[in-house]
Amino acid sequence: MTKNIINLLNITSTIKEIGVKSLEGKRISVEEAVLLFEEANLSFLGMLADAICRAKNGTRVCYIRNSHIEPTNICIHHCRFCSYSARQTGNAWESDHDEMLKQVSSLELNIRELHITGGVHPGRDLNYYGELLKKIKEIRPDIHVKAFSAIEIDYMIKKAGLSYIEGLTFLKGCGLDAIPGGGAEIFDEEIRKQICDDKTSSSNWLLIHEIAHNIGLSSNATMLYGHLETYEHRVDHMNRLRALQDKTGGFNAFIPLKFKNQNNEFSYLKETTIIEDLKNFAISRIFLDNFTHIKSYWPALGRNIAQLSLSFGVDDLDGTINDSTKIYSLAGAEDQNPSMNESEMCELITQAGKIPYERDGAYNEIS
Ligand code: V47
Ligand code: SF4
Repeated sequence: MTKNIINLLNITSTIKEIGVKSLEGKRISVEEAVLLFEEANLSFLGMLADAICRAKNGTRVCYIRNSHIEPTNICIHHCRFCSYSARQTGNAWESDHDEMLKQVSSLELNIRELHITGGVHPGRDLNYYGELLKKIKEIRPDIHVKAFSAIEIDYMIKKAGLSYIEGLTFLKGCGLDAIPGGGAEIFDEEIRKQICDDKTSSSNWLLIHEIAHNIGLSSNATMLYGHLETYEHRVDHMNRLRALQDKTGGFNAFIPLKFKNQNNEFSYLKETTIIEDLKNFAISRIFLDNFTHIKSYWPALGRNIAQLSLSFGVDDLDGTINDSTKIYSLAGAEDQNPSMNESEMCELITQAGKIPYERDGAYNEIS
C-alpha cells in the first residue's frame, strides 16, 4: 500500500529505491541519507518516517512528567552557540545542595524523572555531585535521575584522577540512573573546533556513553544542528551514534536540537526553517534504524513544531518541565517559562492523530 503511494509521488527512481529499502526494514547508507537531505521532498520523507515509526511504536506517543535542576551557569567552557553560561549572560549563579534539595522536596510525587545538567563549574567535583545524588535518592528513592552530560562527567572524573569506568561506577553507586544526551553537538572534528573548541572530544563523548551502557546506565544522544554544519556532518554524526547503538543498545532516544540564535556568538546565523526541522526529524528516524525513540524537546522547538514532528517520525515528547530550565529561554525559545500539564500534552498528541501514554524515566508505561 505505502509502496503504491510512493509510486504516485514525483520523485527520482533513486530516492524511490531508498524509500522502498527503508520500508522493507533495510539499513540505508551514509550516502543515501545525504541524498535524502539533498533531494527528497518533505511529504515523501514524512510518509516514510511515519510508516517506520508506526512499525516500531504503533500510533502511540509517550510523554513524561519531569523536572530539571540546573546547578549553575558558571562554566569553564566557551561554546560559541551558548546563551546560558555566566560568560554570556554576565550574570553568574550557583545553587548549593540545600537549594537543589528544596526543589526536589517540593516536587509532586507523580514527577517521575529529574534531569540535572548545567555549566562545568571549576569549583565542583565528583564528590560534590555524588553527595547530591545520594541526598536526592534519600528524599525521592523512586525518582529516575538522568544527570550530567558527558562534558560534565568528563571534567569531574578527570579532576578526581579516576578512569571513566571508575568514575561512572561511583556515580551509579550514588544513585545515577541515566545520562542525558547533551554535549554531543556535532561530532565532526573540524566543525567541533569551530563551535566548541575547548570541550571534550567527540571520541570521549562516545566513550563515556559506551562505558555507561556497559555498566548498566542508559543514555540519550543529541545532535545540535542548524549552525555551521553540512548535511554530511549531520549524517556522519548519526552514523557514529548508529555504530555505538549496534555495539551496546544503550541509547534510549535520539534528540535533534535546533540551534537557537539569540544572545550568543552565532546570533548572526539564521535559524533553520520548519521544513528543515521536519526533514531532519524524518531522516533521523529513517537512518537510525536501531533507535526505538526519536524525541521532540518542545521547550527548544516550540509547541507547534513539536506537534508537527509527531507526523515526521517522533514518538517521544519531553516533558511537563514545570518551568525548570533556562537553557532555551535564554537562547530565544518562544516559551520563556516552559511548562505543560498532562492534559495539554495529551491534547497536543491527540490532535496530531496519535495516542498519548505516560512513561517513566526507563521508558516503562505508567498504567
Ligand atoms: O549540549 C545549548 C544545546 C544541550 C543552545 O537527554 C543549544 O533527554 C540550541 O542536551 N541552541 C543541552 N541548542 C540540553 C540537552 C538535552 C535537552 C533535553 C533533553 C535531553 C535528554 C538533553 O543544549 C547542549 C547543546 O547542544 N544548546 N545552547 C542553543 N543556543
Ligand atoms: Fe558551558 Fe554547556 Fe554553555 Fe558549553 S553549552 S559553555 S559546556 S554551559
